[in-house]
Amino acid sequence: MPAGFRLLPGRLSRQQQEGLIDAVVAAQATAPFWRPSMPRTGQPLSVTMTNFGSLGWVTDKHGGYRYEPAHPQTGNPWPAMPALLTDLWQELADYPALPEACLVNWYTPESRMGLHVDWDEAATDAAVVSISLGDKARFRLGGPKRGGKTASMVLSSGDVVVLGGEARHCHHGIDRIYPGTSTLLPAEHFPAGGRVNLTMRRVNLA
Ligand SMILES: O=C(O)CCC(=O)C(=O)O
Ligand SMILES: [Mn+2]
Repeated sequence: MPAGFRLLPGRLSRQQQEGLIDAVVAAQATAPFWRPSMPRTGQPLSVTMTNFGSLGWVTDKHGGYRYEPAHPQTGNPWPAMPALLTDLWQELADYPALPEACLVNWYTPESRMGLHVDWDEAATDAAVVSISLGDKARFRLGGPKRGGKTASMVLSSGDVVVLGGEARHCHHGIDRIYPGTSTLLPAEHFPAGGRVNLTMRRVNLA
């Protein structure tokens, strides 16, 4: 494993996980999940997204990958980050400023995320802190170069991953979701079930 990679299995209690899902559901009123598209091709991603924080990560055909202060469809500011998230950041990120952004990814059973490096942030000196909620998923971690050796691991609801140091520059992605492996996501709000991932990032240099 690259230096700066940490997996904290079961870091969040069931109650904490439920609190975060409640916050994601509440966010739907002003910042509903939407399906972003890839730069240039306009091909839709297989995950739908929303954000918490003063900045949110977005992508579309014409503007590409970037951070924006408002939801691309409603124009509303993103809802505030729940305190549990900023507390967790302060505990784990070892960085002198709070994250501006928490990307929320909803993976349905057929969703995946290809290997990529998070590099739309100026503050790559800050770790990325990522929370898994709902169904298990196979997470893949490679090196800084595309096409290198990779390793995979299963992430479960309540697990927290920290990509700091060298790992901050490493490729990672989600190969697949294991449907029906968690009871966390309420069917009324997540009819297709699946997995929700929360990824906190510092965008601007502190
Ligand atoms: O879903 C995950 O665990 C990883 C998400 C991710 O890498 C991202 O949103 O950039
Ligand atoms: Mn990523």
